[in-house]
Amino acid sequence: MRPLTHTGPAPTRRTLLGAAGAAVAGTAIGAALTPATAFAAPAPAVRNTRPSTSRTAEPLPSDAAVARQVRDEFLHGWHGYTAKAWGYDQVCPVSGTHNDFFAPGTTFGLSIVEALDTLYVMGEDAELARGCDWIEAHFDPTQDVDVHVFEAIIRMVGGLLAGYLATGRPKLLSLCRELTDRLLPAFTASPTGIPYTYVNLGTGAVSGSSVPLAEVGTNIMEFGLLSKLTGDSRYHDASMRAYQVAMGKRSSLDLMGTTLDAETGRWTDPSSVAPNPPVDSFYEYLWGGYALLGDRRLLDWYRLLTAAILRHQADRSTGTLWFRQVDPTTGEATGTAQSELAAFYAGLLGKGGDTADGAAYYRSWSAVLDQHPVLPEGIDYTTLAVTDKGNQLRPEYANSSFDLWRITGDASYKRTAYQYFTGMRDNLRVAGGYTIANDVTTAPMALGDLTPAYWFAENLKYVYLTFAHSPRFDYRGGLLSTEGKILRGLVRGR
Ligand code: DMJ
Repeated sequence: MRPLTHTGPAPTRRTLLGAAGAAVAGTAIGAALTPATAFAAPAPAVRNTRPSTSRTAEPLPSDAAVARQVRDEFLHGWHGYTAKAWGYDQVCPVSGTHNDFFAPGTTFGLSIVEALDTLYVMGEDAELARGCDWIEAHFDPTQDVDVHVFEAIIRMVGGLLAGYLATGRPKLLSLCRELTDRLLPAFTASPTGIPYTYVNLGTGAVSGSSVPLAEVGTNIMEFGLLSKLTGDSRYHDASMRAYQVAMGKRSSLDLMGTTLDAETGRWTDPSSVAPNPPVDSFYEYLWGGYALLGDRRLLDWYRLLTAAILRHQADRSTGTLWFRQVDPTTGEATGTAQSELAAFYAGLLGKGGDTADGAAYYRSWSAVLDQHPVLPEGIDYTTLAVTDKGNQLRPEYANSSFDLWRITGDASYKRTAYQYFTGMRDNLRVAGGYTIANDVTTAPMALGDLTPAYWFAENLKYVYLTFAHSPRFDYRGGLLSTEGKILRGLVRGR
């Protein structure tokens, strides 16, 4: 099983509910910190009987003690990978086997690439050096393989950039540039500028013309930074062109659809499903791109689209805040599905200055976490009934805990972040690391057999940084990508 972010057929309701594929999420920084500065039959909401240690009113352990626990659990997962899957993309920690993420028989050592800056902020310098050595010797961006462009950008371009920023090792940047040059045909061969979904790294052949919105827009942070670091504007320009074309397709209500045809520029699915996948990080990168690059166009677009989402999609009828699916031209409701992947949106709203709405959406997800030790992949928000019982070791809730804690300083986000951590530790830890779950509504939980590579980039990084007071991270100015890569704010020499 490959829990990709947006890979697979054009988004269906199944994708929206985050079945084995779909994903979301990200990070940046709060308004106060700006730069210038689907559908299976619903299962009953069964309460799992293993309570999280942090649900009680007991005081939390000290910040230092929690940070140690979190680092130890990260290393448990990491050593599971290094022992059984070193040099392969992902470990299957129950069977002790491994798999390839992009295509069978092709490895990029993905978990290593994804882990670099997490190892750095946690002070695991020997493991970081070992990972960089492997990449410099074995990472091959010229392989004759079709890669998913969006996944390659957020995971590998972002991972190599963050690894470069953490270590200063120039080969990481040159590998990043070579990889990105080989991804660029997805943009430049497109008659509209909307990137194709796949490109062959060896031949430059492109394919996949029905493109989910997130795949159109989730590249400005990585490409903008690469342009800055190399002085080559091609990456930034390709990204901005795609954003500009997509923005021109918004409805009269300023709502965006779900999939665009890269060759005609027309919507192939016009329904408005934000902030769920597969559109989620399109919005995240409007904010993040502005925060990282200072381009006011991105901020203006973010504000325009966010206002429309809050006006037409926010549903407060249950007394909490959720986001319905709507017809983009009439605003008429068409669905009440909510993917776990959308939980990132609480933090994004906070970063964009809509802190009260961000906090309200976070509380909505916290209520789901109070019913299940780890979040299910999908729910119907009108009843909180579980529509997808799996858990793909997702980071989105912890991402928002981290964002909202940074923005508000409110200690309640630490408590819920710790609840997220202990729920994962107490239910998804196996001898060989950490694994996905097939059913979070059973006790004990029915487990799968995979540590998704993003787990090394995201989940425990967010929780660790929340408690660690790390001298290696600039808490005020730090900016993270949708894949948890620290693209600004890594502090060297400490
Ligand atoms: C990660 O690949 C990224 O966070 C992405 O933006 C969507 N979500 C997955 C993990 O759930």
